[in-house]
Amino acid sequence: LELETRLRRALDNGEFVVHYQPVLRVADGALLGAEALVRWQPPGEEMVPPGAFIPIAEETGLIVPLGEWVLREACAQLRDWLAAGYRPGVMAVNLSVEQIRRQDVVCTLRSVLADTGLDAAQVELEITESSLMEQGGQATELLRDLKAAGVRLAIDDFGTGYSSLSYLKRFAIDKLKIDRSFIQDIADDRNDLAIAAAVVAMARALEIAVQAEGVEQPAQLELLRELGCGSYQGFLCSRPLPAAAFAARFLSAR
Ligand code: G
Ligand code: G
Ligand code: MN
Ligand code: NA
Repeated sequence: LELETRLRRALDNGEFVVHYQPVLRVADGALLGAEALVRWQPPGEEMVPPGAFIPIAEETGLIVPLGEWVLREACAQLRDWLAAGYRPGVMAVNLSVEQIRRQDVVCTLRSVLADTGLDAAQVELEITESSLMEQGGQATELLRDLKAAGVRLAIDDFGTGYSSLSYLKRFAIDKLKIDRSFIQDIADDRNDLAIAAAVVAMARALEIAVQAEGVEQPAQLELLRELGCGSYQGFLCSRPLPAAAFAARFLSAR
């Protein structure tokens, strides 16, 4: 069966699951939130990582209903954790370029917020730098509408897109996520360290939060602490986990 058809059926059959990776404060390791990351679990088969289906979902437009499902699922999970007396922090959800291209993503967001009763400020939407640049002027309008809905906006994979930094001023961005390719060799490569330091300094000067992705080693975390980077995620703390495992490890009732 063609992958596209299989993906459509998978969505109808509820074969997608969301895993959650913790986001931690660099200074003291406190939990600040989680990033929702989708996985495909075909019955009786191995879990399929997003790299194997997100690109096809984007090409076929299936990412629009799939992305909406992820947003609903992650927000419903956040609501359930809050209702259970946990303090899960902010829930971050990825928006694909195809979702951004359609203006109705704002309607979807408003509907999800209304249905879950969440405070919009507890939701962070991650948009890649390259997808913003692709949208040109339309992105300005969209980001303004998303901000007006009250959510936080993060630039994902920061530093990898062909971008003009002027958008940082133009858009009300709340956070920059330094791409993992810069963090990977931060302890050995002076250029990567210089880039990370420059991004942290710029973000701080602009009063934008800054987060490191892909932190795997204690030495990397120590350098980020010295640079004054606010938050991080990465295998050093945890891989993305199923909801129950995330709750067992990172959440406890007040
Ligand atoms: O979870 P993992 O690190 O394997 O994710 C691989 C890629 O898939 C990352 O670039 C991530 O942003 C993307 N991805 C994971 N979940 C989602 C999602 O719900 N929506 C979109 N658009 N991308 C996702
Ligand atoms: O593009 P985005 O930032 O949304 O992708 C997040 C992806 O990064 C997920 O697929 C997640 O599994 C992966 N990831 C998270 N932490 C680490 C890490 O420490 N090392 C590596 N190699 N990948 C990571
Ligand atoms: Mn992301
Ligand atoms: Na990223």
